[in-house]
Amino acid sequence: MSADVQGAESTLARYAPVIAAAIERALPEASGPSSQLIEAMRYGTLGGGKRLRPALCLASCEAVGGDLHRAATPAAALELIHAYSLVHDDLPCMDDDDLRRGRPTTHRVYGEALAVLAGDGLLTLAFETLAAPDESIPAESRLEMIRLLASCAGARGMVGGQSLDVESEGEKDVDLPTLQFIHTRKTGALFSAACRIGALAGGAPVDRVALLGKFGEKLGLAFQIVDDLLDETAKPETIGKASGKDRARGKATYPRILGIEESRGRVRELGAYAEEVALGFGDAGAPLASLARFVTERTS
Ligand code: GRG
Repeated sequence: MSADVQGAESTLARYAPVIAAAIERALPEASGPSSQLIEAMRYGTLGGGKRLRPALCLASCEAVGGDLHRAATPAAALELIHAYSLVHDDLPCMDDDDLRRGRPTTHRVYGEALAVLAGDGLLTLAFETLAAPDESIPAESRLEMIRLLASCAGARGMVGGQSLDVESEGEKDVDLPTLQFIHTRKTGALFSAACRIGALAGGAPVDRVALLGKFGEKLGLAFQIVDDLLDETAKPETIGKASGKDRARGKATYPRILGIEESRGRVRELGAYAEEVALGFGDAGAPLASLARFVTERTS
């Protein structure tokens, strides 16, 4: 393992308890009349995951000189949105997956109807969490965070990217701009929101928030190209399983359009841009730079 990736691991280890505690505060206890639904929401959120989006939120807050604890609640809201997207993405009407993070998917455990509702519950809980009174963040900033999260997660962001991805499945002539458009929204939008929200929590001025938004969007795109590359180079026995899944479906991917080497080149370019932006924040940007390297160098 390279020293760079170890750097990301120590960043993630430092952030993990802060993120876990904020998620735990946000999720209700599974008791009372809706206990099955809440159990399904907890199942879809807890028990694994890299917590990358909340980590980017905390690292962006630190990059602009803020105390990471100020970004903890918004970071939890981001993870709730991410968890909802995975629960819905795994449904039979979407990717129809049996496994997520090495465990049966939420609909496999709780049934399809409850999984749809658990996703809905997580999505709305994210906004309830962000809107709750919080003395450490001015109401005006929280309102801006809510607006940002809604637009990045919604039809002009993640959901819009996912719908285009679904529409283009099986199409042979998906071109690079279309693929770029899909991934910038499907994955890049939430990464961008994570960084901008973290910067807002840290009290950054508008230009720093915008710069970190661009950083997040490009890093999200790099994340997705790496995902495509891991999918494309998956061992034959894994095709149709967690990795090799998109290849089995004949989906348009970066390696299919650009080739493996050119795709790796794009990841290097996006990674270099992200690292330059992060290191532009000086020592305070080091955790963010380590996360950028983690995203571009990951092998699973
Ligand atoms: C409304 C039915 C309905 C569906 C919407 C919006 C949506 C479904 C899906 C978004 C698709 C999505 C999850 C895209 C991101 C792709 C991706 C590679 C996710 C995995 O992220 P990681 O690796 O996951 O960060 P962990 O498990 O580490 O949290």
